[in-house]
Amino acid sequence: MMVRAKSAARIGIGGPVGSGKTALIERLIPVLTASGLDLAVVTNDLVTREDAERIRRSGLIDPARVGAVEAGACPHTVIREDPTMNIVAGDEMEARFPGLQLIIYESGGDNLASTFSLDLVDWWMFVIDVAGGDDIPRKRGPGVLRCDLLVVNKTDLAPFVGVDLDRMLDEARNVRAGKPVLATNCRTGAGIDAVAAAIDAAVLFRT
Ligand SMILES: Nc1nc2c(ncn2[C@@H]2O[C@H](COP(=O)(O)OP(=O)(O)OP(=O)(O)O)[C@@H](O)[C@H]2O)c(=O)[nH]1
Ligand SMILES: [Mg+2]
Repeated sequence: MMVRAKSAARIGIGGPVGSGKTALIERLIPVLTASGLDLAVVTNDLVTREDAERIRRSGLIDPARVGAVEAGACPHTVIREDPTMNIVAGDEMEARFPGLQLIIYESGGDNLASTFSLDLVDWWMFVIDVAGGDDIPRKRGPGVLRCDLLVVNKTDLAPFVGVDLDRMLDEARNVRAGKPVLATNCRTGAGIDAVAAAIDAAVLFRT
């Protein structure tokens, strides 16, 4: 795990369209900020700045600390193949806010093959959701297998979509061979503290 001595740690959040990546960021911001962390967010969308504008409007963070990259193509091209635009957006944040400790990158919603380049981030998580189906972990997509932390979101929806949450989590842990899996409900905030603690432990060494 790389920690930049003088610059901000960079983490990625990827996952399928609508799994709750932005919702997770909105939940994480107050928890991480309360722990004294100096942070910024860079969102990626296809041809808009929707997610950045949503976070700027949220009142959770200084809008100047939210950057946007328009991928213009499949989201993974700018988080994996050529992350230059995202690296530059992060560098701009660091120049604007000396003392910045953490930059959170949200990938545009993508498919199960989506992964982050380690040229861009030090650590990344992949967010899937219960409503996407309990067979998603079994499909062993690279995003699910390779991420540093797998987040299974929308646990509140399990009873409505016929998903056995415990089994889904067990299968996720099995295919990941011991790498961490956490469950969240971004509606209520359940599970968010554990995700924040994992970020702390992984890239900030503060826990
Ligand atoms: N019931 C429930 N809904 C959720 C939860 N998390 C997010 N949502 C809803 O799911 C929808 C998609 O959430 P987003 O946070 O926009 O998802 P995203 O992954 O950022 O979406 P893209 O960036 O478009 O790929 C929204 O309507 C959220 O309110 C959750 O834990 N439970
Ligand atoms: Mg989003």
